[in-house]
Amino acid sequence: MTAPAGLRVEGGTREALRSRLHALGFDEVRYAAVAGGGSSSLRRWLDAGHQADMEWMERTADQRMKVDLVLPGAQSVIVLGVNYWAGQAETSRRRTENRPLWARYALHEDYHDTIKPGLAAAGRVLEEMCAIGAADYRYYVDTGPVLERGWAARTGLGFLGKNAMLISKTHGNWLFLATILTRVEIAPDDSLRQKPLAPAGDEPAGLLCGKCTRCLDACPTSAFPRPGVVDARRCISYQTIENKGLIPRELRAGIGTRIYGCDVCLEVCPWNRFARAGRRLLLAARDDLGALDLREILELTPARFAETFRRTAIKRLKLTGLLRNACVVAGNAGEAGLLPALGKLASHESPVVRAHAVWAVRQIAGSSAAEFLQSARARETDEAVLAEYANPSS
Ligand code: B12
Ligand code: SF4
Ligand code: SF4
Repeated sequence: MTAPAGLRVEGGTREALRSRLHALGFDEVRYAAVAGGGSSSLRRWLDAGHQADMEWMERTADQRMKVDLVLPGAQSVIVLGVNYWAGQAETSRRRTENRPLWARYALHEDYHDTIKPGLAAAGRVLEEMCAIGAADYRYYVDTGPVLERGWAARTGLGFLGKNAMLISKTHGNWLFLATILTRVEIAPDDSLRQKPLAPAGDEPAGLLCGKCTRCLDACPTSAFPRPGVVDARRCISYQTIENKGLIPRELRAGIGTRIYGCDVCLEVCPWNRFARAGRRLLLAARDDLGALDLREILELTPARFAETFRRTAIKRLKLTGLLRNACVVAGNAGEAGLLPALGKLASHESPVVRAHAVWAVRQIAGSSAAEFLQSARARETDEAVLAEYANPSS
């Protein structure tokens, strides 16, 4: 089924649609026209290899650059924002407690799962108000082949910062983005860019950053080859979430106590001072995760992992990924009290965990590590783990 020819949503109907989607829990509801919304910078990013081993970015690149390939006949993109800022209390807790740091977004039930029912409800509102069928729109949050930040910037919801984030004047850096592509023509909101809009192409990065470079300077692993562009290979978020293998040795120190994801380039941004705590109607807080201490994590069993991280995004990392990250955090924390737990992990069934446990023990125990790891080393046959034992620099 296709949308009735010539249907254009504007004026009062357009605002009524916005109010109804806002009432469903979306903190921002903005509209962009598909016409003139191409992108070329994704191709440059891929050609430079910045996607690391996220081959799905390459595989879906054409769709990401051209909405028509995702929904033929699409006329508009509805961009939705969900504020996940938990407020100042969470910031104070983070500063005072000596615990592993989780990206703020991860301290919720998996947002993909909690936002999707809101998107399904939004679709039903569209069907009712615009007299269309389910085939006339498609919705996505994060995992769809859509350049969510580019479209959000195009609607004027915010601007693309030098940290590559979509930054909102009212929510700072703390917005999840979702999109609905539809065949309905909705009168677009304006971009923040000087009008008239160029007919095609990308929104500029850093439009409202001025001379500020805080995010670029603060990145612990120098992941910005230039303002507005992240090289995932060097990004802690990629290394601790997407990478399933070994974390490059030269990046481990920069990870510090970040056990899952990274918010450094978001946290330092002065635009956050305007952010208010979100309504979080489409989110479910999991503050208990932030209270886990490092030893508890290093000693997780498969059953305890499944129970603790059920319904969170972290379950996709699996226990081995989390133990790997915890070993890096432990090596950086340097606490001798963690050695017994790390010693056990040096004999873990996963070579990835073993390699990082060996690294952590060597960071903490220095010259006594060889003795401490003697029996684990005698049994070791995996080349990558043996390389960790042999590495002179750790
Ligand atoms: C791959 C990915 C990653 C990778 C690569 C990050 C990157 N900078 O590209 C990794 C794993 C490193 C990552 C990390 C994070 N991510 Co991420 N990630 C994505 C994903 C799936 C695709 C991003 C992408 O296409 N990157 C390629 C680059 C070239 O594209 P881009 O960043 O969108 O920007 C370009 C285009 O938008 C284009 N463009 C400009 N103007 C226009 C105009 C139009 C009309 C169009 C079409 C395009 C366009 O030019 C821009 C610059 O080159 C999106 C979800 C999605 N479907 O979009 C989430 C997403 C970008 N991530 C998100 C988050 C929250 C994070 C983290 C904060 C998580 C964390 N705490 O650890 C970090 C932040 C790192 C950072 N500073 O970017 C949010 C960002 C929300 C926001 N307010 O910006 C998103 C949108 C997920 C979501 N649904 O909320 N992420
Ligand atoms: S998320 Fe962290 S590692 Fe990645 S670019 Fe931002 S500050 Fe750097
Ligand atoms: S920290 Fe400064 S340079 Fe970076 S995005 Fe925010 S305003 Fe822009």
